[in-house]
Amino acid sequence: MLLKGKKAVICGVANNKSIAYGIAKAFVDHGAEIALSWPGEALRKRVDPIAEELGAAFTFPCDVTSDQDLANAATTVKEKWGNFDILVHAVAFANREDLQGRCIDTSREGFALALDVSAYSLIGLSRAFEPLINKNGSVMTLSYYGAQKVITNYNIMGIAKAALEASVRYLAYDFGEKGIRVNAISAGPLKTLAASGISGFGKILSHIEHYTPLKKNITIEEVGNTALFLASDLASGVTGDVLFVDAGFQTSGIQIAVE
Ligand code: NAD
Ligand code: 0WE
Repeated sequence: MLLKGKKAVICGVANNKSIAYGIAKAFVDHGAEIALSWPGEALRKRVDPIAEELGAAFTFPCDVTSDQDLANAATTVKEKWGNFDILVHAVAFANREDLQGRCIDTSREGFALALDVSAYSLIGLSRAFEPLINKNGSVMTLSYYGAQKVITNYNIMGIAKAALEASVRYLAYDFGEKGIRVNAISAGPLKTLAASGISGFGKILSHIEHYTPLKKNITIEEVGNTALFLASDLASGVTGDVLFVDAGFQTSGIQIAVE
């Protein structure tokens, strides 16, 4: 029971395949109280039943592209809880046309949208909730290896994740004096809603099975367990960092079969 008495606000559950679901489940299993957000009425229909299943305290609207939603979300959480301990950001979006072909073809609008939803939103959410986050609190977000190296078709999302990982370091500095930690989990590929319809995703999953030390793809449970560590006091010395939950892929160079 690593999170007994702790309260967590979790943004980014869409269904029970979501990384945020794996994180929420791990938190609840370790005694945390949770609150879940949804970006619009269409997603509310999916999130509310999950909130019920997990015994969430409440759900609330939060489209991260809206300053009004961010402010209202903070008001709602303040009314319901007063304060909380853990903020999970598991939100990303780019136009589908920008996740294929050449990155050079990304429009100004496509760039702005991807960076707004996928990177700025961590800063916006952090600022909106700052007065409510307790000392020894933990803020975390989800990244991907495409932030650091080129992954075919990841394109503008790689640029957004690079901005997100840099934001983690600067936010860690801002929050440091309050004893609040900020980190990213860089997860290996997972078959979530955000991965559906990505051309070549199956090839990416099979590449990982062949070319990682662990010879397997990771699960949302494994991401949940690392999130649990980051949320807990076990990680009291860890901030501004990117932790890889990727079966070791990030550590691998060239691998050649030996006879
Ligand atoms: P998902 O589709 O389950 O979750 C993405 C979430 O983003 C959804 O809940 C969606 O409602 C939310 N969202 C999109 N636009 C929003 C907006 N304007 N306001 C509020 N919420 C919005 O997919 P996922 O794979 O669980 O993605 C969660 C995070 O994990 C993302 O940051 C993603 O980049 C990251 N990630 C995913 C993988 C993967 O392979 N699936 C790997 C590494 C990192
Ligand atoms: O971060 C992600 C996915 C983010 C994402 C996915 C979509 C699909 C639907 C953002 N925006 C959208 N917009 C849509 O319209 N991942 C880490 C998963 C992912 O996405 C890829 C990958 C991997 C891995 C895209 C291309 C190549 C690899």
